[in-house]
Amino acid sequence: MTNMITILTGAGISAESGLGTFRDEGGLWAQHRIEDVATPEGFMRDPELVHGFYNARRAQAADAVPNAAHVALAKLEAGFDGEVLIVTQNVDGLHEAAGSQNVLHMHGQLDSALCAACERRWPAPLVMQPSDACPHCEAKATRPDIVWFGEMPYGMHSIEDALARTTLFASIGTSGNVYPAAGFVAQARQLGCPTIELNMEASQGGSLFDTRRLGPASEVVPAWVEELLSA
Ligand code: BV8
Repeated sequence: MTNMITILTGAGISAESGLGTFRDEGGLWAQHRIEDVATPEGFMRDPELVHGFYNARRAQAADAVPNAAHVALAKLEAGFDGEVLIVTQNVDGLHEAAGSQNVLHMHGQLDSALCAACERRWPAPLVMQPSDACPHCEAKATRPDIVWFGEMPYGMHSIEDALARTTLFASIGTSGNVYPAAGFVAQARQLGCPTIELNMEASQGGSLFDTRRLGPASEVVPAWVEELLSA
């Protein structure tokens, strides 16, 4: 069995790059109701509000730079004797900007736009608005290419396949509140795969991890990667 590390990342890995998390003090869900900005119903009700929410985050993400944790994971992918897959809940592009290539955005991406009519995608402009027409079918049905609550996350078959093959499962910077991502650690455990959590504090499913490294991602992730690469 070839070595494979599957790494789930959440908003906490991008926090030190200046991008807000959701459930920390003053986080995104303290500023907006999830029902209003991260559900299909909210988008139907007020597309202007939802585009505004994602336009602001797209602009912020465009100015953000990868931090030492993103860089360390790219170094792991380049130097590890086996496969490294990052399954990220994040919609920013910081893993790719740091050099990671094997990245799966299960909740979508800010820099991608989707047509709800013809389901084609294209690079998102910095500012999207309800009056935009799809460049392919011209329908005024464009939306952020984001997985909202109640919608099926992307790449679930690939993720299930990865979890079945993985020899180490790591979770970095996520509170373990949102499913199905929060259930991956239980799946890995059932398959007898060692699990580790690297986070500022123990997450919801924290007790399910074999080991835990608590602290800022920019410190605990590079140290963990150094250990893996020198093992
Ligand atoms: C699905 C959009 C099924 C992108 C997001 C009732 C009705 C409907 C659904 C449900 C329901 N009950 C349960 C569900 C399922 C639901 C769910 O889980 N709800 C929860 C709230 C109970 N899930 C879904 O709806 C999912 N879809 O189930 O579909 C289905 C089946 C068949 C057919 C169709 C559908 C879809 C979930 C995706 C929703 N979209 N966001 C965006 O706007 O960004 S979720 C949102 O939360 C983000 O994607 C985010 O990534 C995700 C998780 O949050 P975290 O990343 O963990 O961030 P958080 O702030 O919570 O935590 C940060 C952590 O970092 C903390 O632990 C903190 O300590 C740590 N930290 C902070 N700073 C640092 C740090 N760590 C290290 N260093 C630091 N410096």
